[in-house]
Amino acid sequence: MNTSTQAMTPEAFERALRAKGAYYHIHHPYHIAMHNGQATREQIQGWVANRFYYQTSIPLKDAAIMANCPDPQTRRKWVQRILDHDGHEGSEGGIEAWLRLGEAVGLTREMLLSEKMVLPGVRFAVDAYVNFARRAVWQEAACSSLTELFAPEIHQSRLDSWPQHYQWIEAEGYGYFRGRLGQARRDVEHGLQLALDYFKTAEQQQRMLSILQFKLDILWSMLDAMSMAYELHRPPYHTVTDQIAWHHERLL
Ligand code: AHQ
Repeated sequence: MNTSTQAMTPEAFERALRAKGAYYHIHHPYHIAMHNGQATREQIQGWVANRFYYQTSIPLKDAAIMANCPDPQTRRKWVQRILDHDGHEGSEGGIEAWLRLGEAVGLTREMLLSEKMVLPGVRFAVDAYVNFARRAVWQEAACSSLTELFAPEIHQSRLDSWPQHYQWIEAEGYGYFRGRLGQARRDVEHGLQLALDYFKTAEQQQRMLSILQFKLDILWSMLDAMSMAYELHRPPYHTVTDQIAWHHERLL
């Protein structure tokens, strides 16, 4: 029985964190359409180009956490996340793999790198994540990555469904998702331990659940912005121009 003043046991707290999976973006209509083979080429391309902004922001988020973390043992582990994305001796890294996914769906590296297709709603949601990491206590910022509790399932679901639904996507583009299966699991092992060690009181545990919901909201809102643009055909300023008019520079 968990009264609002009594802290949950670590097991109950972990169950409460995992229960948040009900709100994961695997349940978003945009993701469901992509999974079911109902997404158009433009909707897949839009998703890849917009998610590239999320991917390239992750190392900035993780570097912000490291900058706020005084513990060398934690930093030794956390730095791996930056290397996973930026690459290191012997591995090209996730950002390079995402650029390959971009080419596999018919976009160019230049188009992804220009960030011209990054919708304002996606940019604002991702920037909220990076700015949270810059200013929150490092344990709260670190544990906001725990949406990765649910990430292996979503990466696997793409590997299971996209190749059969989207014959036009070149197979080497799927390398990113395969790489994340193991990386996400290793991230979660560390992130979950941090959460169980740090969030001890009932108030702290409720705050962590809110932080996780904040991150779930970020992921959901990104797909909402893509739905407006690529499903409802109402990208920003569509009543004014059929050109890309929104800003695409990193201002924050
Ligand atoms: O490709 C993803 C990734 O590199 C990360 C890092 C991690 C974080 O630090 O917040 N979260 C995350 C996620 C990635 N992919 C998302 C997807 O749906 O493909 C899932 C996302 C996450 O669950 O946070």
